[in-house]
Amino acid sequence: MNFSFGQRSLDLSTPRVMGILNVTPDSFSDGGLHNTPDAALRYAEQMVHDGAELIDVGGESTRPGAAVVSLQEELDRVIPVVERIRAQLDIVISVDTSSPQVMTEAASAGAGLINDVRSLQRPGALAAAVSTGLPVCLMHMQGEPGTMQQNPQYTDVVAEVSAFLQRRAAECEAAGIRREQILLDPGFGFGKSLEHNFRLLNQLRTLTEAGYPLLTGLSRKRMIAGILDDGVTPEGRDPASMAAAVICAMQGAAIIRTHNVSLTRDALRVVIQTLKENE
Ligand code: 9MG
Repeated sequence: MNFSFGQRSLDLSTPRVMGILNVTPDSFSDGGLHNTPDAALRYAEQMVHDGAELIDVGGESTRPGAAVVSLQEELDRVIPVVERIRAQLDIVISVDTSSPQVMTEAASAGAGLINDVRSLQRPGALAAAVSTGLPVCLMHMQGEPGTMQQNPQYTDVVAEVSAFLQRRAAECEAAGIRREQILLDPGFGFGKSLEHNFRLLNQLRTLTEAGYPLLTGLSRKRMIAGILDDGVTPEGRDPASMAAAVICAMQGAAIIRTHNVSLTRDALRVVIQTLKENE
């Protein structure tokens, strides 16, 4: 199943690795490490070497309590990095943003995917995404990043996340994004308790039934730390994050968003080899 990301395409019938490139001073795992275009490019090169086929560039942290970033600041962080990577690497560049202006400028700079944790619901975002012609990742989130973890409530988290994603996909299609340009994402950790997250992980395959490829991101998240020993470092969460990535890929996830690209690549090799037995 070939999925087109602007000038590049990937066969999503086997799971692919998306490396995380935060160009923010305050992300929980790698804040401040890659905030010049040169440093970001070097890290992107390393991730490509390690097996990433997509790089997700984000200029605003979505962790609870993160600082609000002005539009100009987000543009200044993200656009030079997209340009620099585009000039040097043959890779799908995803831009993690909810801002219409960032979507538009990132598309001109060479991005191949819009990854919006707010599912294009900010004023002007859907129209901007449509006019770029790029594919989009629509993610489920209950609430807003600042407060989403305070008391998330669902009657049936899997049914509600699934219904939201399908409704949003239909709205995006009605606005002009083609069905073949849509990825869906349950939004692990975005307005969900530990129990909600693990119920979604347990029943992830249900979300593939709508027919859209799934992107999942659990890497180093609080749902992983929450079942490990106290005080585990972000890197110390990687082995458990790999277990979660394998559970996602075995249930049909097409793209795994991760901090540790080489470990994820190896874990997915096990999945790919195992799934070959079904062919
Ligand atoms: C930006 N971002 C942080 N976590 C994410 C996740 O789980 N999925 C997607 N699509 N984006 C994410």
